Amino acid sequence: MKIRFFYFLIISLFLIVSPTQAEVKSSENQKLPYMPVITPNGSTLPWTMAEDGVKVFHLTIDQCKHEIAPGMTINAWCYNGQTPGPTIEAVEGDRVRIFVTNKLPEQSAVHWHGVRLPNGMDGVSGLTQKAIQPGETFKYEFILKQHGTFMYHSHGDEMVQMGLGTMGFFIIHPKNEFHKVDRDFTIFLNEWFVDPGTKTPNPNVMTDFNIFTFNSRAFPGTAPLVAKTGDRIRIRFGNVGQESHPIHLHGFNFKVVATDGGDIPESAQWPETTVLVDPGQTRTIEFVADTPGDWALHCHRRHHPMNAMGHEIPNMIGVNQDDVKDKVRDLVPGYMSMGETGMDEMTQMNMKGPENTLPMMGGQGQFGPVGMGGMFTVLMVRDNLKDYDHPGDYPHPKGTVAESIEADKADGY
Ligand SMILES: [Cu+2]
Repeated sequence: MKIRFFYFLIISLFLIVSPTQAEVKSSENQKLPYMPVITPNGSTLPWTMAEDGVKVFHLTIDQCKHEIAPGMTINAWCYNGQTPGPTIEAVEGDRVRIFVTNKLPEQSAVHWHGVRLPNGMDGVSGLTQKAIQPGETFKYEFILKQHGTFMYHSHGDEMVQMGLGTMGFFIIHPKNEFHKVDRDFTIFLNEWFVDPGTKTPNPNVMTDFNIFTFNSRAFPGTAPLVAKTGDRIRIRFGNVGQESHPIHLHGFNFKVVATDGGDIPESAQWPETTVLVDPGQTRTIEFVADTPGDWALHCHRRHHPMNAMGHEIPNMIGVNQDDVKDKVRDLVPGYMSMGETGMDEMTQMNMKGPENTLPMMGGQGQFGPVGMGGMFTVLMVRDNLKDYDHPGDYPHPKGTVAESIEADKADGY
């Protein structure tokens, strides 16, 4: 009798502590052994742990509607309805199984850029695998042998598929985190050509792009990066586009600590304020956000922090056009000439362009319109933050803002 009770107790205890079918390990209910990255305006791909200890991910490549910024939505090609696709996160040593379903009207394949894996998992249609036909699902499976910032993207009809948005980050965290940061951001750089008034990016365009994006969003549609004063910040940039982008950060100097080829030894890092990210590269920067404020982060190519401009307009700077404008408007409805005193007046005019087109520059700062668009966002650093929600305008300490003074005072001190 006593022995029977003992067995009953053991079996009951086993039933209580053993996981039920519903309690599958997943990225949702697991305490993660790493600090997840933040994909501004984007998301992270959830995973589940299969019984054989493999991390399982699902990607579907499909057409989607994507908002570049309020007022402009495009017909994009996406992973899981998003461009960039959701960020894949895993840990060095993980075995990953990634199911890819193709819902595009044409074949595709996914390449895991920078990831060291068996040749047949490399995702080059025709060369290393059969292409994934419309309606088919393929399984990719490999062990992660390294850590760092990598990417995934279509391989096959790249001009169209990547030109319409099929790209995403693949972050592999180190098995033993050797230096921690407080904020870890990922930003995909891309450029598009969307004829003003239309919705589908034209992938045939080779050089003269008109929409420039961080995570497929143009300012003022870009989410700010929020940090506490003293936070150590990591920003990972990726580019599989057609253009190189020199990304500049105001207010700080940083070090480029890694590429998609691996970590850069500390002795080989040097201070920078701009990092050039070429097509087919990732670049990871780190710095300590020790100065509070609203700090611009933008591409330094002059046309890239701008939106939807026509590039063929005549140069009218310094030319008085008052008599001409109305006459041209009779011939070309909605005609907009280049500004006589420069283009900055565009930020004030709020002129109505063709439908589904962003103004060249937009966004409102606490001192007025921000003469920027495109690849532009703000690093918001604040003392005493309770959370990382949008903290509102920076409260400048008295006497620390450049201001207008009377001309005669400019001669003195
Ligand atoms: Cu750029």
